[in-house]
Amino acid sequence: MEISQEIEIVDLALWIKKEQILIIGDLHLGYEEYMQKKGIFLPKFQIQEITKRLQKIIQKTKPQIIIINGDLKHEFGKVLSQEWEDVLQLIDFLTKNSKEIILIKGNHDKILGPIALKRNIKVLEKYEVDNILIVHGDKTIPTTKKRVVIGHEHPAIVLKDHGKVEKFKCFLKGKYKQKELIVMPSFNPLLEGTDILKEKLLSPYLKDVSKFQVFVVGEEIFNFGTVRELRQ
Ligand SMILES: [Mn+2]
Repeated sequence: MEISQEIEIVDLALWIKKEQILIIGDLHLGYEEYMQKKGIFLPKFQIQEITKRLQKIIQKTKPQIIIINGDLKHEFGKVLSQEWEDVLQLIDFLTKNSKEIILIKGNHDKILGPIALKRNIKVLEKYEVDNILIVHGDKTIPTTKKRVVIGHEHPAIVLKDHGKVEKFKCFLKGKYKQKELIVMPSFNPLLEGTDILKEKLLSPYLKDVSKFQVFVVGEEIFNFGTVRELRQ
């Protein structure tokens, strides 16, 4: 589904047709290990699931460039070798499937340098293409571009259907100052996200989202109207 002119939602990714750029965000690899240290045990399946899901998206789009819009890794610091392997495995998979990979720095990506060096990929604060700025969204960045794509927020929405309550990841589209703002969900299956109807929002790009349009990611993409309509 087209969310903005020439920008399409493909599952949990954004696809800029004209430039053949695929954007994914907030992978938070190593999240299980992080939770494990806190005493919460999660099955270790995210890398397989992420790769499988990405494969389908890549088959559909065949991108030239893949942009990871921040928070590739959940926690750096004393990184276990297994976690490094996951990160490198994912990067190798993406390298095989595109001409160029760009990592945009997120607030969790403190030491991406060694990975970038090891695999010869670019790490940037932001990426600009056509009239679009792509940035993680933990801080605002000045731009002359008319459209801004961010991650960081992990937007999701809780829907009730016949007494069943389920959380769905979603995209948001609204305004930031005079610009169009698109917010992407997290690509990590373990991170369901922030309920945008109830929870406090994180990104300085987001103040009042009541006029934002909600695009729910299910089997297909569904346009659910505005946040305000959903609150009623
Ligand atoms: Mn973040």
